[in-house]
Amino acid sequence: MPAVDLKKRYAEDGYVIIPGLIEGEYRSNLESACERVIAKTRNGSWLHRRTVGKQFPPYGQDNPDSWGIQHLMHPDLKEPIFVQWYTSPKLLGVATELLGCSEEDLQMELLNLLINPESHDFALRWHRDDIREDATAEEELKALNIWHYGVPRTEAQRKLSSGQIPENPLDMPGAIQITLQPGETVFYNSNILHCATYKSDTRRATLHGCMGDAKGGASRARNILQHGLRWMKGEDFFQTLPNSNANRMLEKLISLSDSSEQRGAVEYSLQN
Ligand SMILES: O=C(O)CCC(=O)C(=O)O
Repeated sequence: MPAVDLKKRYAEDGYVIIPGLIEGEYRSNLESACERVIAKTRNGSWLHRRTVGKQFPPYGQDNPDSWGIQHLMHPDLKEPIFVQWYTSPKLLGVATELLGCSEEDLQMELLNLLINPESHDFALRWHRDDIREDATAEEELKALNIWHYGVPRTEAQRKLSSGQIPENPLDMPGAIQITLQPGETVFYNSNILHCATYKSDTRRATLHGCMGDAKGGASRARNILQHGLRWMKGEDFFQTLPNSNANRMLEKLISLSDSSEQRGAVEYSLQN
């Protein structure tokens, strides 16, 4: 899709699907790495995970089953392909196009893997990543303006997104269901109202990450830092970075984290 259409679709719909972004050997290497980290999570040797029963951070360890794997770029996982992909020219090219910023402005943030739990079905309720469900229409509009996208919920939408797990997500007025084919990538504004399901009998492995325009300053801090990113400040992680883009992106994250630490404790965006 030409860049101008890409941007228009993203601006109008809040998301855009791009086929073929991960191709060939890259894709098979990522798939093998995903298999290894899924195995480590399921056998209990990787504890940074999204735990069944918890919707948002802190995820805790209350249930042995998982619906996601956190911190894929963590050096202890020893899977450098993830940071290589996250900072690859192809991915950064689309990100800069959609965010309307240059590579110099990009900030390193999160990369995780969303998987099917082994023995429990799980669903994420309707939510916006950094706007609470109980925000008033006025608060919602104010927050959406910071994120440059979206309109407050209608009364009917509000009723179906006030913290409950949806029986049928498509009951939500205006809802659409997106099905991605293997190898397709969806870019979405994480403050559109969205939800998801994780069926134990259906294999799922979705690389799921975000990056930001550092010019957004502290507005991204809570949403990102609530996941616990101290490890990204360590020398071991720095040593895994594959290129100068990655170094620069990490510097942006560290400065966000440092200035946020000076302001006080990190809060959570949403309640479990
Ligand atoms: O499962 C998905 O694709 C969406 C995940 C999600 O909504 C989230 O992590 O906030």
